[in-house]
Amino acid sequence: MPKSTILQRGAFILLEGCDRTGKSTQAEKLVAALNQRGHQARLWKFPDRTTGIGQMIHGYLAQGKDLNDQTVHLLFSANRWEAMDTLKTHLLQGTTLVVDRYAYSGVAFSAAKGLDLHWCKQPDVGLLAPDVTFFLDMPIEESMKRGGFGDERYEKVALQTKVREIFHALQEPNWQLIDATQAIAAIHDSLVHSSLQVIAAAKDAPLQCNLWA
Ligand code: T5A
Ligand code: NA
Repeated sequence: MPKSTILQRGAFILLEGCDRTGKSTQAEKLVAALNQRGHQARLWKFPDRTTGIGQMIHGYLAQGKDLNDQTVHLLFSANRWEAMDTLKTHLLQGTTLVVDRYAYSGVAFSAAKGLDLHWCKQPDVGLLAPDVTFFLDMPIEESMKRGGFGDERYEKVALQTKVREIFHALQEPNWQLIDATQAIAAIHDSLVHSSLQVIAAAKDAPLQCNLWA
């Protein structure tokens, strides 16, 4: 069969980082830029607050509903697992996914609250693994100055400082550290440039369903 008729998969591009570092801003702009360049791309956000599990998470984060730390951790993980079949289908059909937060956020926040790091990783073992993770990083004192900081449960300086340390410890070879204090346009340009390379490299590679396996 000529190569051009084989369906090439999309790339799994992840944006991670502490609160208010610009992940959602960049994720939306990246999807638009990739689509403009003729790549089929779509945005996926975790937590996905639109599902039943996502509504429970939203109640906890934004409406002060109390749940113990282990329960919340497992809900965040279940919210990723319930999306897996859909995400795999998109990738295999050639759509690139730009994902706004994932299991690294799951582990970083729960471990920062005091749960055991090894325990925290287990529920997410075997999820789809990203082709690249852009880690948007900046001092917490800087991100605090940005719009909306402090609106939700986890937006507290001491917790975010711990989360940032754990993110740094979780870095993997396919992570790219991005200085999130740069201007929106400068970060965007570098994410587009790197993403095009990742998309080209991923298209003939098998899907990786081996996060932390
Ligand atoms: N969580 C999440 C867990 O505990 N476990 C998990 O498994 C997961 C997945 C909600 C919380 O859930 C926790 C982590 C979180 O505490 P969320 O829904 O992703 O997660 O949180 P949001 O409130 O939607 O997003 P963030 O607070 O993380 O913000 P973003 O997306 O990083 O930042 P963004 O793009 O909204 O920008 C924030 C502000 O800064 C400005 C923007 O205009 C905006 O006002 N801005 C910039 N300003 C100057 N320079 C730049 N370069 C800028 N980029 C953006
Ligand atoms: Na966001």
